[in-house]
Amino acid sequence: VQRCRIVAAAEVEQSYIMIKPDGVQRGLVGEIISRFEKKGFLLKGLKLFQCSKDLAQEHYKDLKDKPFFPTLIDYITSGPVVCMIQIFVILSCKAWEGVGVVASARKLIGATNPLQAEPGTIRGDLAVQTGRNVVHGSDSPDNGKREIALWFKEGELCEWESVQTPWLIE
Ligand code: IDP
Ligand code: MG
Repeated sequence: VQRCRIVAAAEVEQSYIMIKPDGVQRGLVGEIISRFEKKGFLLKGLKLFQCSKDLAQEHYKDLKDKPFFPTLIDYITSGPVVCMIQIFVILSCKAWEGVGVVASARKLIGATNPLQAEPGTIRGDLAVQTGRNVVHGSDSPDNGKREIALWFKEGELCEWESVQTPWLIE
């Protein structure tokens, strides 16, 4: 019985995930990507990228009045980042209803302050300070869309199906 439906790409919730410059410098790229891979998310885009101040400011525009904004922009532009798009392949499967990739990725990432992030989360296991918290994840599906449009061009996205899907979802 086919209980799951592979939904059209446009319907699928997508999260923008980014390994920040400290994650790249500390050799954590493989470790961090691996956590999303092992969870069962599908990677739809991936690149190493040096971003401009303009792009960093646009990405974090909601925080522009915070006292730490200038150092945040310096941090994010201080070296290459790894940009990723993570999706769930199937949204309309009963077991997954109401669970989106955006919220689920935020759980894997953990709290903004790594000292408060639970062990088992990326920040909880791999970082100690808010200003060096190794990874970014979209905080809402709308911001996921906004961020993916900022960081990726159309030709950089891959539509593909993973052979793992039937082993991830009954
Ligand atoms: P989030 O990354 O968990 O969504 P936000 O509040 O959106 O957290 O903040 C964006 C980023 O800004 C954080 O991940 C962190 O790198 C930085 N940041 C947030 N608060 C502080 C702070 O108090 N001091 C220094 N950097 C901060
Ligand atoms: Mg945020």
